[in-house]
Amino acid sequence: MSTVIKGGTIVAADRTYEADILIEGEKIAAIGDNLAGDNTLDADGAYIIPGGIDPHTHLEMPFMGTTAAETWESGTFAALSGGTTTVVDFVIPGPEGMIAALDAWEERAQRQASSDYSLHMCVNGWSQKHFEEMAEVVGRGINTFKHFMAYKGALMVNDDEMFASFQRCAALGALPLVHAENGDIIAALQQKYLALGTTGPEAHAFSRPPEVEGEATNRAIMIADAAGVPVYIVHTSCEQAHEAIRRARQKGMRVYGEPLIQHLTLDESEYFNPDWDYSARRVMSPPFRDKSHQDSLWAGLAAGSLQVVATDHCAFTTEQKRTGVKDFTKIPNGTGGLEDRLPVLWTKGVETGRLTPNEFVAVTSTNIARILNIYPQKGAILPGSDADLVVFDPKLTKKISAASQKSIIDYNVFEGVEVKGLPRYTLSRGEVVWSHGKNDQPRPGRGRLVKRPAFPAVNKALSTWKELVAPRPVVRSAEHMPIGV
Ligand code: DUC
Ligand code: ZN
Ligand code: ZN
Ligand code: ZN
Repeated sequence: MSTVIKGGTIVAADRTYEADILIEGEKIAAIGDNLAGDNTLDADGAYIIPGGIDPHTHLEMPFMGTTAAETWESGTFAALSGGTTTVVDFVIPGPEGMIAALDAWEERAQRQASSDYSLHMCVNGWSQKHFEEMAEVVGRGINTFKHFMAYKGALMVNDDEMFASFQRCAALGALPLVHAENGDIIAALQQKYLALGTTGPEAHAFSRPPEVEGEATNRAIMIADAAGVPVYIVHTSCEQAHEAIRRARQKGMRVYGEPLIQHLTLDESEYFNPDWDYSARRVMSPPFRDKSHQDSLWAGLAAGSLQVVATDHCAFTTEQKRTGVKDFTKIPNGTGGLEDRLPVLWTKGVETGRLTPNEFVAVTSTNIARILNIYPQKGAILPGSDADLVVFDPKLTKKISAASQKSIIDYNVFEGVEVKGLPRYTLSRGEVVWSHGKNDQPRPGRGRLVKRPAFPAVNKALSTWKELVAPRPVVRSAEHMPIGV
């Protein structure tokens, strides 16, 4: 069975051109003029872009005493409806370790997912067991390990643990990811604001200023350099963190930064709303920043010092948020955005002239496919690539509303935002799984695990410190030794 998409303009990360796309089975078979197939899909003048890849989700994540309400079933269907065809979720090991957690994540995903998916593994301590399990995890198609520098007493790792894990990543050909916020300073500031009687969601922002993110980002980058490994900083939200990434890249280090669509478009005034629920629903870490930080992130995407736009989709209901009604430190951290990432980025980025359509494709799909080593299976419109395609119509509009969203939570942080630019069709491996205006339904079990091989030979940082790692013999004659010892 083959399909030809006709009448569209292909927008890739590197160019824009008009051509037909022939799909055979799950793959793109040919791109050219006057192609023929069993079926025709009329793009009707719209753009055709590679399916979005959201590299940062937390579906059904056990966290802060509860579990994220978005399920694999609802979350992956929400993704497809917004033009995202692959999500990458974080496996959080419990006391039984990485492999047991990975089994549980794979089981949930395999049973429920409508979209394709891949997984990152979290490292939340260090031991011989961590050392050994990391190799097994890489063998199962995971080439990324996440480290939390925040959440003291829970997920946080210390510098010695991070250094050990980063070195292990270097040896295995894996990429370390970092949630970069200084967990010790945050814990101290949280206590300070609680003691002052500032218990509302605004104190969440006060307790996590940009400095804690800038400090941790610098530290993570230096630890990565000492370990001789590239590093990927998740949810880069402020100029201080962006500056550290820029500087490291200019030095020649492979350091990547990932702003979220939320940080690009929502600011810290969200925490000062008179309605407690409104502000608590927007509590996530790092918190939203003021407009100067937003400008820095947009500039980084245009200039290439930041590479990826993600969501950190970690959706809790209002009821779950209310656990923290007397104490902001107990508000489960997380916001949604999985189905809104592409339309909001197009509207606020491309429509405003901040990003070109090609840059839009780069930061929503192609760049992360390359970073995660799944390019050109994903993230590309090329013969042989998976036919994960979005017929993206820049004329379609809607007003974002929880009432019509696919996400199962009871609100949307983008409520009321008017977007221009929406998927008309989303294709996953050659099949139309979402059509604008039709009553498509989730297809649990259709999604497939995307395995990501290790990256041989790219894990070279440029530190001069590394040249000193191999011990050099120093011969000291007795004349130069202390006397009498
Ligand atoms: N930040 C959040 O807001 N939620 C999940 C984890 C994280 O780091
Ligand atoms: Zn995080
Ligand atoms: Zn996250
Ligand atoms: Zn001497």
